[in-house]
Order: sequence, then structure tokens, then C-alpha cells
Amino acid sequence: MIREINFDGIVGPSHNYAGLSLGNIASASHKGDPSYPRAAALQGIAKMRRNMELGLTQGFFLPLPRPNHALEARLGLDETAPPQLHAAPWSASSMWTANAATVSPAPDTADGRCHLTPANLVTMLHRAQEWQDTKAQLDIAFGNTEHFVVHDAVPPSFGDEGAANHMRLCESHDAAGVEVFVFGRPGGRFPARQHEQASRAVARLHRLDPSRCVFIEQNPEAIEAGAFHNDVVSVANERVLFAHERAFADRDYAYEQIRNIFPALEVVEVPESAVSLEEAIRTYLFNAQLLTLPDGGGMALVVPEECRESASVWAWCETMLNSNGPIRKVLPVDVRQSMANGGGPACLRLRVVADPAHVDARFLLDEAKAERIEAVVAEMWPEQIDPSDLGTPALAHTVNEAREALLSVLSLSELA
Ligand code: SUG
Repeated sequence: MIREINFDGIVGPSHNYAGLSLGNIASASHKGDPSYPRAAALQGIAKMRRNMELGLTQGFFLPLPRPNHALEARLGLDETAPPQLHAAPWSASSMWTANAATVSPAPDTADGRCHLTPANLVTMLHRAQEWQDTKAQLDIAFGNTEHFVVHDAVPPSFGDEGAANHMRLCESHDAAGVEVFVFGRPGGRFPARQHEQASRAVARLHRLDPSRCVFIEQNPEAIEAGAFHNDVVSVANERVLFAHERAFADRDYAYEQIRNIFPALEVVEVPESAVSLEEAIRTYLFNAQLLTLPDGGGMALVVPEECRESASVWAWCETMLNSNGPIRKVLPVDVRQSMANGGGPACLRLRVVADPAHVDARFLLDEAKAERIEAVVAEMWPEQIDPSDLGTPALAHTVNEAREALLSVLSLSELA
């Protein structure tokens, strides 16, 4: 049966804070801090477990091979180079699988297959190295060509950041949807990472019905305030669009365009007067997983713990819960290690609407597998990485061995 499967990125053993993402305030402000890869990965697994306990289907993607020796060579880096220069080839940024690809489920596409296009992520060097290795995983996980098509990334002239700038509205996950692409206009203080032409190319590649696609401009003020991806200021699930009042360049026009195709649209909007754009970005209220609970339980919003600690955000959540709207639960999770690099609960997952029976089962999680992954992480993931460790042969060895051990317990050594 077609349903939503969340594929979380397992946090890689080289997870560190290098301040690599201009315009991502958390990344910049934690630059040079020690990181805790073991705790980071365990936090991510705990989140997956919680979602499985809600009765939801959970999948995962593996960390990519790091350090990336080919990129080090192209940058002319050897052991004598300063640690900061090693940061890009060592980055564990593939954990944020909302940027792995854009996904159009089978009910939306002309050929009735689910289409995936890996994001080229060209705006940031440390992320631009991801897509070929990501595609290698997608090719295996979604190798059933009767049901899936995995494309190449769009050309690098047009920055594409994947599902983080894409939303889907539908009556239910297995029904035909309206796909909403949110792009940024370049020229501001920070890079606009999603190019309109990349979004349009993805829509064509996925053979979407043009009359059921909407292209919306992100509010330049939101990008200036640190919303480097649309999923930092809005998220959609089924008929609900949960958004900050200042998420889109022209909010009324954005809602109107969607409503013209999808009259059932229900907007849950947070006004600036209740939660400022800055506070929404600081707490990542919108970088939440908006999930449909099984058995008619309504929707749950999985938010970062930081939301509970913010007086204005938590007050808004409590008022919203009392209002009898579509969102029935707010569930805080601790993903602080990822949050400190600008990655909340929604960044850590890629949504694929498909029949789990058609997915390579090695990428699907159950309790026994979660325990096996945890055991490898507890034994092999570095407890702490200091900035000066980047580029050292000792850490390269540890990181390599850790990933290989994980591939081995998951019978995925072909990704080595
Ligand atoms: O691309 N941070 C990531 C965070 C990605 C969040 N994803 C979504 N919003 N969907 C990024 O900016 C920081 C890495 C560093 O500084 O070490 C980083 O890449």
C-alpha cells in the first residue's frame, strides 16, 4: 500500500562544526565548537524510533564516504594543510536528507512511477560533493524500475536543494497531489540556494502535470533572516500548509495559486505578532515533521526541543492545540547536535510516498535493526571531534572503519 516513508540520514562519524554554510545562522555561530558524533547519531536514531512507535514507516540512508579523498586531491590538500581547509571533504552534511533529492510520488506523474532527482547542492562546496554518492544509494533503495525512476541531478548552473524547497498537498498521500516548488531570488545578503529554473527542470523531469504545479518565491526577508531553505519557514502535509506569515514573497498570491488547484487547502499560519520570524528560525518551529497519525488520529508536529524552551513558540503551540485544528499533537525531540548545524527534525528526513514492499528492504528500519545500528554507533563513532582533528590520519582511519562496520551489519557493503 502506498504510504509516506521517512528516510532519515544516519549522522556520519565525521560530524563536526566548521561554519561552512553562509546564511545558516546556527552553522556560523557554532563554528569551531567540539562536536559529538556518537551522541548526534544516537539522537537521530531515537527520533526514528519515536516515529516508528507512532505506527509510521521508517527508512534510513547511510552516511557518505568521508573524508572524500578525491575532493581533497582536487583542492590540493594533504596532511600539512590547516584543519579548516579539510572541513568540506570531511563534512557529514549528507545527514540532512531533506536535501538529498526531490521526490514526486507515482500518483502525481504521467508514467505512474515515483520519480526522484538528487539535488546538486551546488551553492555550498561541502554539499556539492554529495549527489553522486547519494544517487548510488537511491539507485539501490529504489532500484525497482517498475515503480521508481532515479534521475541525474540538474545541471550545476541552477542550484537545487531538493525536498527542502518542495511541498506536496493532497487529500491523502496516495491521491494525486499538487506540487509546490519554492525558489529564492538571488542578489540578497545571503545566497538563494534554490534556483527557479532548477525547480522547473525537476517538475519536467518528473513528468508532472503543469496545471498541478505551483512555483512560489520565498520571501527575501526570510532568507536574510537565516531561512536558507523554505523548510525553515513552512511545511506541508496532505491538505495542511503550516507556514510563517512571512514565509513567502507574496503570501496572498501564494495561497491563492495553491487554492485555485486545491480548494481543500487548510493554512495554519503563525503570525509575526505571535512568533517573530527570527524566533521561528532560532527554534526551527517550521522545520518540523508534520505527520499523519495512523487510524484517523489527526496530525502530529514533531518539533525540536528548542521550541518548548521558547516562551512565544510554546505559547503559540498550546493555543493551536486548544483550537481544534488539524494538528492534534506537538511532540518535541532532542536533535541538538544536528540543530547546532542548522538541521532540525525535518532536515533529517526525506519523505518518499511509495509502497514499502517496492523499496529495497535493507533501507527500512525495524526495532532489531535500530538496535544493531545503535550498537555500531556506540562502539565505533567518535565521542568527540575537535576542529584540530580534521585532516588527521588517525581520525580518517576511525571514521572509515566506523562507516564500514555500519555497512557490514546492514549488508550494504556494496556502498563501500
Ligand atoms: O546545508 N548545514 C546544512 C543544514 C541543512 C538543513 N537542511 C534543511 N533545512 N533541509 C546546510 O546548511 C553546516 C555544516 C557545517 O557548518 O559544518 C551545514 O551544512
